[in-house]
Amino acid sequence: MNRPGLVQGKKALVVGVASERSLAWAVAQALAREGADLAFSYQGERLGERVRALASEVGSTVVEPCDVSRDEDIDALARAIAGRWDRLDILVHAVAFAPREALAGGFTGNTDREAFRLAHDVSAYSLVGLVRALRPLLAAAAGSVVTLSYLGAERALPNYNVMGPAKASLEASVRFLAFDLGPEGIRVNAVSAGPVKTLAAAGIPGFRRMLDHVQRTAPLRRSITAEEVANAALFLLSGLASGVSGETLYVDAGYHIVGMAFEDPPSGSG
Ligand code: 0WE
Repeated sequence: MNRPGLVQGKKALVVGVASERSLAWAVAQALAREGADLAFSYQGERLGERVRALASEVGSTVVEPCDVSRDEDIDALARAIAGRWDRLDILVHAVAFAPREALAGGFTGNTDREAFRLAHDVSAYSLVGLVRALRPLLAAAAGSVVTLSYLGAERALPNYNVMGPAKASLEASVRFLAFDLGPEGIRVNAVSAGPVKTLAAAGIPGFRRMLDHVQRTAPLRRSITAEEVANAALFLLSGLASGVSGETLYVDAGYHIVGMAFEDPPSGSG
C-alpha cells in the first residue's frame, strides 16, 4: 500500500505560474506529487495557453484568468473556485511586479509614486485581496495560505529597490492575516526564497553576480533550487505545520543569518 500524500485530497489554488521555471510551478508539482487537487489562475491569454498545458501535466483542468490588480477578476476567480469546490484547503500566492526601470540603479532616483503604488498593489495587496475573496472557502477547510517573499523585505540590497518595501508590506500582511484569520483556523505563512533563476529574475542586472555571491557566502556554500522552495512551501501547507502561522521561513541555504564572512581559502591549499 502506498502511503497517502502529505496533502492527499486537498483542494489547492496556485496563483503565479508564468513558466515551467516558476517557483509557483515547483510548488504545484510538489502538491500534486503529495495528492492535492489543483486549480490555477493566470494573467493574460498569452500565459493562459502555457498554464493550461502545465496544469494538464498535473491532471488539472481548472485554469482561470485573473489579473490580481483587478477586484472584478479576483471576485470572478473566487466564484469559479466556489462553483467547483465547497472548500479551499490551500492557496499559493506567488505574484510580484514592479516596473522594470524601477529594478535597476538607485532606489531613490527610480521609485516614483506610480512604481511604488503598482509594486505594492500587485505584490502585496493581491494577497490580501485574494484571501478576502476566498475567505469563506478557506474557513470551510481551515485552510493554509503560503506566499513567496525575498530578503529585500528586511535588508537593503542592490537593484531590488521598491520591491523591498513591497515585500516588507507582504510579510506584514502575512502576520496581520494570520492574526485576523487564526480564529477561523486559517494559517498564513511566507517562504523567503534565496535567488533562483526564474522568469522573474531573468534580465535583472547583476543577477549572475548575486548568485555567485550567495554561493560564496551562504553557510551551505550554494544557492537553492525551486524544488527546495517547493518542499518548504509543501510543509507549511500540510498538516505537518499545523502549529505554524504568521511565519516567514527562509529557504536560502542560510544566507540571511550571516553577519560577516571571509572568503574560503582556495581549494587544495591544505
Ligand atoms: O521578487 C523578485 C522579482 C520580482 C519581479 C521581477 C520583475 C522582472 C520583470 C518584479 N517585477 C518585475 N518586473 C519586470 O518587469 N525576486 C525575488 C527575483 C529578484 O528580482 C531582483 C532580484 C531578485 C533576487 C531584482 C533585483 C535584484 C535582485
